[in-house]
Amino acid sequence: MELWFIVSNSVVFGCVQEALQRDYDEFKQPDIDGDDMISRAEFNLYVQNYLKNYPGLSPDDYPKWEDFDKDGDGFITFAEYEQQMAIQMSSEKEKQKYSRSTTNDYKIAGLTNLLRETQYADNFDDLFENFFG
Ligand SMILES: [Ca+2]
Ligand SMILES: [Ca+2]
Repeated sequence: MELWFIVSNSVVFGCVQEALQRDYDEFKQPDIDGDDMISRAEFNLYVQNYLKNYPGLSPDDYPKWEDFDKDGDGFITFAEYEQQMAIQMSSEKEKQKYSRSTTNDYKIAGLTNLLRETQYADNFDDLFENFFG
């Protein structure tokens, strides 16, 4: 509930700084030695703990080291983490777009059916008969 409030709060007021701070806090969670970079060991440890909290997660949903270490230097910086978050965010939006468009297709199919029915009806009473008679 509290987390929901924080998230919706920063979305509603568009407070970029707060969102950035939140991302940074998340980024710092695996950073055990506090050098502002996530090493491979820190990453693996974090993923192991993370997976314990989500036992139902499929391997496809596991965070992948390669996705985060963009330049392949063996460390994840906050900039790289932000890049990956932006990519994940936009792919989430893609998914939402897709589900919305299928809903629209469904509505259009319904309207097309309705239109077809009206062609066979002389007036509203007939149409009513066709549907509910
Ligand atoms: Ca570190
Ligand atoms: Ca890197």
